[in-house]
Amino acid sequence: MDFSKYREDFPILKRKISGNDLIFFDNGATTQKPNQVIDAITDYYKNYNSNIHRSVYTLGNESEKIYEESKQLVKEFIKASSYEEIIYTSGTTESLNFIARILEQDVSEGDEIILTYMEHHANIIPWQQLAKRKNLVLKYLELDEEGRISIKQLEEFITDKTKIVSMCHASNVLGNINPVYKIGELLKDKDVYFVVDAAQSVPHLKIDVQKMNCDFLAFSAHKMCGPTGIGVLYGKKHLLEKFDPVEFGGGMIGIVEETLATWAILPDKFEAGTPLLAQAAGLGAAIKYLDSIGLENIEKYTKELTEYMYSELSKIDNIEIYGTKNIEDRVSLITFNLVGVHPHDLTSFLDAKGICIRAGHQCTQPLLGKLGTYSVARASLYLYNTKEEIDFFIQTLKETKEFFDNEF
Ligand code: 7TS
Repeated sequence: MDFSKYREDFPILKRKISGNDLIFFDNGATTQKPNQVIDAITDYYKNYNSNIHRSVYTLGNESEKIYEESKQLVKEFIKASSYEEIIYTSGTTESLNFIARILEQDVSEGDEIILTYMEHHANIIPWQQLAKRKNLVLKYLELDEEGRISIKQLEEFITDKTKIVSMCHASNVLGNINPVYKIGELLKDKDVYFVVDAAQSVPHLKIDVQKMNCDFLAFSAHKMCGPTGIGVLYGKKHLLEKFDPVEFGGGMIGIVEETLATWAILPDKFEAGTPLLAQAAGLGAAIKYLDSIGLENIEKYTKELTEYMYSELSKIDNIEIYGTKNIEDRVSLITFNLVGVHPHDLTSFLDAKGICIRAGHQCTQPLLGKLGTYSVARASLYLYNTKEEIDFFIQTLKETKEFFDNEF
C-alpha cells in the first residue's frame, strides 16, 4: 500500500524548519492533523456553531446531530456496546482523573490498587491522590529486562483487598504492548475494576473494549489525528449508571431544587457544562479519516517503519534501546540513549535539521528510575512518516554522535 499519498493531507508537512523539511517524529506526544479534520472543525464553526441540548431550533439540532454522530463513531471505533458508554473529557489525563474519582465511591481503607512501573504520570498520580484520601495501598508490577510485565506476578499480587488494576495498553516510553486482553480475561471473575490507559494504543491498534473486558478505558483524540482538548472516557454502562457523577453543573441534571439535584441519564450525567462541540466534530472526522485508510494498514505500515528504524539504530555503537526487542509487541516508538550525548543536546542537533523528537523523562519518572536513567530520547512514528525520513534521522544521529565523540 502506498502511504506517500497521505502526506498530502497534512498541510504542516510542507513546513520548513531552519531551511529543512519538517520531519515529525514526536507522534507519541501528539500527531499532526489532516485537512479532513481541520476542515471539519472550521466547517462546524462556519456553519453549525450553536449550543446543544437546550436549543429548540434548526441550527442547534444540526449541531447536536454532529455531536451524536461523533460519539457513535467512537462507540464503533472501540466496539463499545452502547453510545451511553462514551463520555467526552478533555483528554486521557482528565479521563483517568475522572475514573479515580468515580471509583472513590467504592473503595475503603486498606484496599489495594495495582499499577505497573511503566505508567505515565497521568495513570499514577490520580491513584496516589485517591490512595492518600482513602488510605489505600499502591502496588507496582515489576518489569523484566525488556520492560515486560508478568501475568504470573499480577496473579500473585491480587488479594481479596485488590480493588483496582490500572495499566497502559502500550507504554509511551518502552513501546511495549501489554497483554490487556488476557488480563481482562483473568479479572473476569474477580471483584476488581480494570482500567486501561489506551492513549498510546488507540492510534495504532484496533480496540475492542468488550473483548478486553475493561471496566474503563481512556484516550485522547490528539494522538490519533484529532484535535487537542477532547478525549474519551469509556465506562461499562452498568457502572456509569451505578456511580454518581464527579463534576456538577448544567447539562448533567434531571431536576434541581434548592437543596438537591437529580442526574440526567447517560451519557450526559458525566458531562457537566457546554459539551466539546467543535472538538467532537474534529474527533469524528479523525475517526473517519483513520477508517478510510484502515487501522490495520496503518499498523502494518508503521510497524515496517519501526522495524527498519530499530535495526538501523541497533547498528550504532554505544546506543541503549529500551523496551521489547520483539517489534510485534511494540507500538511505533523507540526510546533510546546515545552514551555520552545528553538527550536534550541530541534533540537540539536534530532540531537544527528539522527533525522533531522528544527528550526528557517523558512523564514516566518511576519507569526511568527503574531503567537507571533520568532522561531519554524518543522517536515516535505515524502514518505520514517515511523510510527516507528515517535514513536522514539516522545519518544526523551518527553525525551528532561523532561530534560529541570528538569533542569530549
Ligand atoms: N497516558 C499515556 C500512556 C500517554 O502517553 C499520555 C501522553 C497520557 C496518558 C496523557 O495524555 P494527555 O493527552 O492527557 O496528555 N503522553 C505524552 C508523551 O509521551 N509525550 O507527551 C505526551
